Amino acid sequence: MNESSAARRKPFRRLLLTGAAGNLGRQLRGALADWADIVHVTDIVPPGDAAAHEETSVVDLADREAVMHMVEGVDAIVHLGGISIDAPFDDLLEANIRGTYNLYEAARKHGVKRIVFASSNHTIGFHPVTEVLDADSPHRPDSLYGVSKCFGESLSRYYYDRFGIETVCVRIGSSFEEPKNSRMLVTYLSYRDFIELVSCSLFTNRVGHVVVYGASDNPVKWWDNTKAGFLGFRPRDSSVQFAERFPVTAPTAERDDPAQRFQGGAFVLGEPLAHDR
Ligand code: NAI
Ligand code: 15L
Repeated sequence: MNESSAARRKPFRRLLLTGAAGNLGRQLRGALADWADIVHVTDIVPPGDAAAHEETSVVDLADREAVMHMVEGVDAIVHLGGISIDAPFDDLLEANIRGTYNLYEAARKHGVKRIVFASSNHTIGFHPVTEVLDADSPHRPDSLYGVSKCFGESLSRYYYDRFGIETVCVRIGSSFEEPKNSRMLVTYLSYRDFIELVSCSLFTNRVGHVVVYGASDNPVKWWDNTKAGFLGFRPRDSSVQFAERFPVTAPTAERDDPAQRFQGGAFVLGEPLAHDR
């Protein structure tokens, strides 16, 4: 092989993207084209037409056999699939707990080396907004959804310690087109920075098991990524351009409102949801 064809070679032969039909999955799909010869994009709902480098599937992560089959031959996984808000426990159990377990077990059986796990700031949402957290701050989930993401972080820790499967747990803040309220001025992660963070998570040599917070370079910071500095993530965007939409109000009795006091915002006010409500 000559030098130019070697230079053209993509870093991965086969990548798997779960949650491909979702908000962030749709953003990431384009970037993955340069990263792997084949990208298998999957979701519980149809992820749309396959591009030339893509394979698609409709798979429920809770279906162990289907997940086992889907992971065969994969080099690395970006795991975005699952329920992304608070939900009844039984739904979270299937999609986020059983689904994540099925994926890690399939990864172990098929020798997958690395997983990027979409965790959430709701693993630590009951920490007050006055604290700056880092990777070693204790879990304080603010919802059963947050608890389901804590499970994913613990499961991935176990699969690293016991089986050597590397995971970057990305505690995503609020990754949308734009911040939607004043809290998101702190938690905002632009789509561009999200893609960069996934790139750092996939391409850094030897990550072990690490927690990194997913926020852009926003003026107010609740999260310190020093311990994940070796990933080389340098956010390029900031919520500052949206600040005037959400004027800062003087600290008054509104601080008594738990949704203002804790990092998880309104999630801290939820109650366990039931199917029959
Ligand atoms: P989303 O809800 O738009 O996408 C999640 C996707 O997972 C959906 O397309 C859904 O159909 C799929 N899914 C749900 N249950 C499934 C199952 N049982 N089997 C297979 N697929 C299933 O969420 P978004 O915004 O794209 O987030 C992606 C990931 O990042 C989620 O895991 C979410 O919890 C996490 N995250 C996102 C944040 C954000 O601000 N966008 C913040 C923190 C975490
Ligand atoms: C999340 O974990 C959710 O997936 C997303 O929909 C937002 O609610 C985000 O956190 C947030 O905290 O803004």
